[in-house]
Parts: sequence; C-alpha cells; structure tokens
Amino acid sequence: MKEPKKVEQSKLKKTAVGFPAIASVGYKIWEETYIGRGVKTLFKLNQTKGYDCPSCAWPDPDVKERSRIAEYCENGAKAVAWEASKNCIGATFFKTHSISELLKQSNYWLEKQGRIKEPLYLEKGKSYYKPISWEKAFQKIGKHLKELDNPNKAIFYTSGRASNEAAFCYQLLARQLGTNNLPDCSNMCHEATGLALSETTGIGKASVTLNDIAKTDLLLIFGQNPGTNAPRMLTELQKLKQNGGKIIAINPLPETGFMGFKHPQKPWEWVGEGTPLQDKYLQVKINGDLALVKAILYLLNKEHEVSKTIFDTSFINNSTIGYENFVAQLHTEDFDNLVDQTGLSEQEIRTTCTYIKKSKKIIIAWAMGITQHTNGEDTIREFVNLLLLKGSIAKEGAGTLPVRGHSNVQGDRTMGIWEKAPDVFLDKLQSVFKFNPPRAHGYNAVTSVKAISEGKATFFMGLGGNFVQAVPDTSLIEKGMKKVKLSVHISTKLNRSHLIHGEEALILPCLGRTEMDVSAKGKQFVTTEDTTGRVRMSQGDLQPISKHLKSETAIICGIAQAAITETTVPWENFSADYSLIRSAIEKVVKGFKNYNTKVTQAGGFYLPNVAREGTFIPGINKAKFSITKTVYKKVSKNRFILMTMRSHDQFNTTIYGFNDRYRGIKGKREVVLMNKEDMLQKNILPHDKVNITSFYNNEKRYLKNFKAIPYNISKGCVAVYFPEGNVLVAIDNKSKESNCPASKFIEVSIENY
Ligand SMILES: Nc1nc2c(c(=O)[nH]1)N[C@H]1C(S)=C(S)[C@@H](COP(=O)(O)OP(=O)(O)OC[C@H]3O[C@@H](n4cnc5c(=O)[nH]c(N)nc54)[C@H](O)[C@@H]3O)O[C@H]1N2
Ligand SMILES: Nc1nc2c(c(=O)[nH]1)N[C@H]1C(S)=C(S)[C@@H](COP(=O)(O)OP(=O)(O)OC[C@H]3O[C@@H](n4cnc5c(=O)[nH]c(N)nc54)[C@H](O)[C@@H]3O)O[C@H]1N2
Ligand SMILES: [Mo]
Repeated sequence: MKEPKKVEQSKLKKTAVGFPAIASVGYKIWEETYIGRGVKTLFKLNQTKGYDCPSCAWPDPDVKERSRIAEYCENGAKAVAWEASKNCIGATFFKTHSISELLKQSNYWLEKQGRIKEPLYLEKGKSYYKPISWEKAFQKIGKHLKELDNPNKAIFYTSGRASNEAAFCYQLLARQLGTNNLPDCSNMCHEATGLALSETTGIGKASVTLNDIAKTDLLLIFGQNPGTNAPRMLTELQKLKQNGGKIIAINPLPETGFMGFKHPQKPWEWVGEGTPLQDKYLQVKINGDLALVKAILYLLNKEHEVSKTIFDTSFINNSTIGYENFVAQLHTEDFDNLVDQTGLSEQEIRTTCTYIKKSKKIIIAWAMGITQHTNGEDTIREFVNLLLLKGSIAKEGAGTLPVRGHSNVQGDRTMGIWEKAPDVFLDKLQSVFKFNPPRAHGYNAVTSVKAISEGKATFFMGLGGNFVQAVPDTSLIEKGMKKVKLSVHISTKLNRSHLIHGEEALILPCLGRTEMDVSAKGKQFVTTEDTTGRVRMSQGDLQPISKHLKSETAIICGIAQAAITETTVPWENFSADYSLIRSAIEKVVKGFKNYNTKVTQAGGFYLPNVAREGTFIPGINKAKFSITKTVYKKVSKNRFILMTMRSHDQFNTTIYGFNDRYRGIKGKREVVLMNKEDMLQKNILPHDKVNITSFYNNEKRYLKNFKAIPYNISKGCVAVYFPEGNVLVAIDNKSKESNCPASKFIEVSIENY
C-alpha cells in the first residue's frame, strides 16, 4: 500500500466489527503474509494449544466457550499478520539504506519493510548497520556492562509483549548487575491503576474475571475505546446486554464500539443494525471524570442519609475502613463546582445516579482516558469508593476492571519488571539466587528519559518496544539518546528507536510469538498473564522467518553469560529449558505453585486475587475508602485541552494503515479533531492547516501543519494521534504519584498555519 497524502472524512460509524472487520483482516493477511502462513497462524490464535495473541491483554473465554476455529479480533489478526509477514530485511537492506535515509521514512514504512532477520551492529561514527554474529554481539554488550563504574548507568526497558520467562530472566540480569533501572511501558500506561488499587483493594489488578462481565447489572466504562483497543470485549458487552444489563460510556468522544456491535464470528448478525450497546453516553470534558464520580457520590450520599437504602451498609461495616471520614469530606464538596468541571448537565448526572441506585452489581472498567492524567490515581480511588459503597466488589458480576494494554504487560510486572519492586519480592530473589539484589529504586520511564538526556546513563537496552516514540517529549529523548554509549534493542521489526541510537548500537532480532521456539532441549513454550490475572501457555508453530533468530529468553541468557562473571543463575540451562525458569519463578513469586503442571491444563490458571476473594488489604483484611481532592484543572482563555489517542489502524507506535475506520478519518494521521463550535470561534474551516503549540510552565512545544477535522468532541477539547502528538507532552507533565505522563491532558493553542 502506498502512503496516502490526503485526508478524507466520512460519517462516524454506528456499528463496530461485523463484515468490514473481516474484510480488513483478509486484506492485511493477503498483503503481509503468504496466505497459508497467515491463515495457519489464525487457526492457532488464542486456542488452548496455540499461542497467546500478541495484541492486547484481553482474556480468552473459558475453554468450552471458545470458538474452535477463530478466537480473535480484527486487530489481533492484524497484529498476527504483521508479525507473520513474508517480508524480511537484513544485510542487503542495511547496506543500501543509511540511518539518515531511514530517518526520513514514516513509522509505517519502517515496520512495513518486514522482520529483521539477523543481528546488526552500528559502529561508532558509521551510518550503516552491518551484520554481526550473536557471539560478538553478546561480547560487546558484556564488555560494556562489565566496564561500567556504576551499574545504575545502565537502563533496561521492557515493552509489555515479553513472556513471563523472558521478563523474569531480564529483571534477574539487571539485578545481578546491581541495578533496579527497569522502566517499562506500564510506567506510561496503567501505573496509576496499580498504585491506587493496591492501596485501596489490596491488589493492583482487576478484581473481575471475564465471566463476571455478562452477569453485571451495570457496567460503567470510563476513558476506553474497546471497539478498537480491546475488540473482544464487545462480545462480552453483547452478552451483558442480552442478559438485561446496562452500559454507560463516559468519554469525550462517542466511540463506535459502544453504539452497535455485530459479532464477527456470527455472519447472520452482519446485516442490520447490530446489538446496541450503550444505554447512556456521557460526553464528559477531558479530565472531568473525578468531578463526575464525586458529584454522583454526593447525590447518592444525600439520598442515603435520608433513606438508608442506597448503600450496602453491611458490606461497608464488615469489609471496609474509612467510611466516616470519607462521608465527612464529601459534605465539604461544592456540588455546583463539581458539575461545572464535568462539562455535563446536572440532569445527566442525576439520571446516571438512577442507574447506579437500581444496580446491585456494578463493574467499572477504565483505560488510558483515566490513567494518563496528573490525577489518575484519585479518579481510580473514587471508582473504588463507589464500588465499596454499593458493596460491588468481591462478588459475582461486580468489581474493578482496568483493561490492560500490551498482551503481557501485567505478567511482566508480576515477574518483577518494576523499578521499585517491593522488598518481599527482592527478599525472595535473594534467598533463591543467593545474591544481594539492589534495594534503591531505579528509574521509571520518565526519569530514564531525564537520566539519558542528562548524560547519566551510558547503556540503554530495550526488550521490545519503541522507547523514543513511546515516551513523552520526543525531541528531548532524541537529543539524549545520542549521549548513550551503547544502545541495544531486542526487536522483531525496524522502528525509530533503532535509528535514534547511542554512539554504538545493536539490533538483536527475536522470534515472534507465532513462531516455533526450539532450543537444545527441544520445543519450548512460554507463558503470559491476561488482564484478569489468568496465566496461560503460548506456543507458536510457524517456521521462524529466518534461521538466525533467537528467542527473547535465549538472547537475555546469552547477554547475562557474557556480562556477569560470577553468577548464581544457571543461565545456560534456563536458555535451553524454560521449565527450569518456571520452577524458579514458582519459588520467588506467590501464586505459582506447581506452575509447570498447572499452566499446561487447558485455559491455564488464575493467580490469587485478594480483591476477588474479598480479603482485601493483607493484615487488616478490609478495603479502604479514600479521600481525594478535586482540583479544577482549567486552561487559559483561547486554549484547549489536548489528548493523544490511538487510531483504529495502529498498535501503539506500529502503524498498520491510515484508516481510522470507525471515526471516519482516512488518509492522514497529521490531523487534529476539534469541536465545530470551537472551530467557528477560531475561524478555522474544516480541513484547514493549523499549528498546535503546547504550554507547560514556561515551555512551548510545536506541531506544525496539521489538518483540522470537525468532530463530535467535548467543547474545549481536541485530539491528535499518538505517537505523532508526543512532541507536545512536556517531560514534567505527569502524575506526581505514579509518574505516568499526562498524555491526555496537554494545554494547547491552535492557530491557522
Ligand atoms: N488495536 C489496538 N489495540 C490496542 C492498542 C493499540 O494501539 N491498538 N494499544 C494497547 C495498549 S498498550 C493500551 S494501553 C490500550 C489502550 O486502549 P485505550 O485506553 O482505549 O486507548 P486510547 O486510544 O489511548 O484512548 C482511550 C480513550 O480515552 C478517551 N479519553 C481521553 N481523555 C479522556 C478523559 O479525560 N476522560 C475520559 N472519560 N475519557 C478520555 C479517548 O476518547 C479514548 O476513547 O489498548 C491496547 N490495545
Ligand atoms: N502520547 C502518548 N504516549 C503514549 C501513549 C499514549 O496514549 N499517548 N500510550 C502509552 C502506552 S499505554 C504504552 S503501553 C506505550 C507503548 O510503548 P512500547 O511498548 O515501547 O511501544 P510499541 O509501539 O508497543 O512497540 C513496538 C515495537 O515492539 C517491537 N516488537 C513487536 N513485537 C515484539 C516481540 O514479540 N518481541 C520483541 N522483543 N519486540 C517486539 C517491534 O520492533 C515494534 O516496532 O506507549 C505509551 N506512550
Ligand atoms: Mo499501554
């Protein structure tokens, strides 16, 4: 496909999935893979004996409910076709393409070239990557790491696609070297969720399982676009509707996934309107959610004080702490001010209350629209307050549902990919592997960018991902990365992080999840954890695209052998036999008893979950009400609040195409969605060229020559796509508590070009 240059706009779609999704998948498979390779892989996707979808972290249905031929969604299938690409690049490609030429290409073009088929090395001062043997690559990394005068000059980044086995080895490598510098994509994703949920419910993960969704009375979905980013969630929403449950979507954009749904695996649904999903849509202002939940709680509490029937008093008495203080604080809130912050009418909020009052079982789901703010933690604390008041947690059909992004981002955390892993975890590592893990906290994603740009880090390694495109403040990291002495990427496809490199650079190509992983000890499988805390096995069966690839685990073990002279870890055995890694995990991490046996059972197993089980915070066995402060976040006159978001045709920084199908925007990604009235006021006509300036403290950042698109978005709010918009996000524009960049709250002005 040629890259289009012109933007086209059509009407917002009213139904999601159905036949267009199937057609789009078919096209991608045809375009990317030999049909055989593509179709074969799809048959194995999310089957009990297949591999875990490399796209999002949405859980699989129970074994008996799984579609036997096809348990995947459009975007999962695209991710698979993308990985199973028939194209590959190596020595010849890199001989003819210099770094500076490659830098001129788009993100789409770079990945489109295909899978990287051999290890590559960029010598200091040179402009072409050249092939290198695995042994030499490991030795270069080993030498650099051994020569560091301080292990904290090394940074080990992880994207959320790495398996449990690879992630466990990776954190062990970093810690054996003596650093906790283990930033990950979660730092920019659900970090606020982990923090707020652990503090209030005892565990930083979802409390519900997949089966709970269809059984709830009311599902509130805040700041998430499931039609695009977790399409298999729509199947559960359809079941919920068929059972009589209600859905309220809270979002500055009316996303198609909430409007109507046609099941992609039920062709008889492809004609007609599809199942309408949302019962109510609240077009909240960006960041109006905290005030909205508070306003709801304010009204409910007022009524409860008279009738005593709204809240679940026995649950509050038996299972929570902090209720009295919470209520006392609620009385001090200024209701009108709260309503004003939401951008909604009082009537809309009152109607929402009637849904909540009627419901005994409530689930609250959320994603990046909530977490990527300076106050995401507080909004989540208020979600928990609401659920606790209604006794809507630790029972069937009720609870918390933070919808995770990357397919194993949750598992990576469980495996210790965390710059501030708790002492219980480090103590276990210490006793099992007989070494002293460092205790000082390491860098997270934001502080890594700062350390790199200040020249404090001389080594950067990425286990997957596209660090320079995913982090905020693109120009800061682009300048900083040049100060690094050695940058290393374990990757499947070419991306900008390979081109914005250190003095020397290595690209280490790895097997994808769809490919067969055969070690000296035979065929291996890996394991992953989904959004609901279920661990399952994943085994690819495609012939690897090149015989020079190694598995992520083998690469990490190879590096460890070269970098650590005296080690207590059997790296070579780990590399050959992943069941040994799982046995080690079992000794270190709670909940993995009989890991090797349990994970081979169909469907895998659930990890323990105190919020699901109702024992909550260890030690007190109760959940906790919190008190939050609402700060009315206003922007200056004539300015807008900008969010960065995903289009339908991308997976994070991987761009599959230029068709944001549901939103009806096609052809170009350099667009800014604006409310029509705002455009009129600013004298901006549809498809006018505009410049966007962001403001943070006294700093300004710019994006020039974007097309203004009139769109149904809350007044005063605008939206651009991620990662194009990252240039505008100041590195310090982040949550103080979790350090998550506020990629959904950027103050901007928009002027004609
Ligand atoms: N196909 C596909 N699937 C993916 C991904 C992908 O890129 N492509 N990425 C994966 C990853 S890593 C993640 S984290 C998830 C992300 O999944 P999402 O969180 O759904 O992704 P975003 O596009 O960032 O947008 C979130 C939604 O938040 C809304 N929003 C923005 N600001 C606010 C606000 O202040 N309040 C409210 N209530 N809503 C707001 C936006 O309108 C948008 O609908 O998806 C995962 N799955
Ligand atoms: N402004 C703004 N910034 C954001 C966000 C936002 O909404 N707005 N979202 C944030 C979020 S939620 C996230 S999760 C991060 C994502 O940040 P990352 O996880 O760093 O980025 P990805 O785009 O998912 O990484 C894509 C690359 O991963 C590599 N890859 C793909 N599959 C594999 C594999 O199986 N193994 C290995 N080793 N490599 C593989 C390929 O080389 C590919 O180019 O971005 C964050 N940044
Ligand atoms: Mo994410």
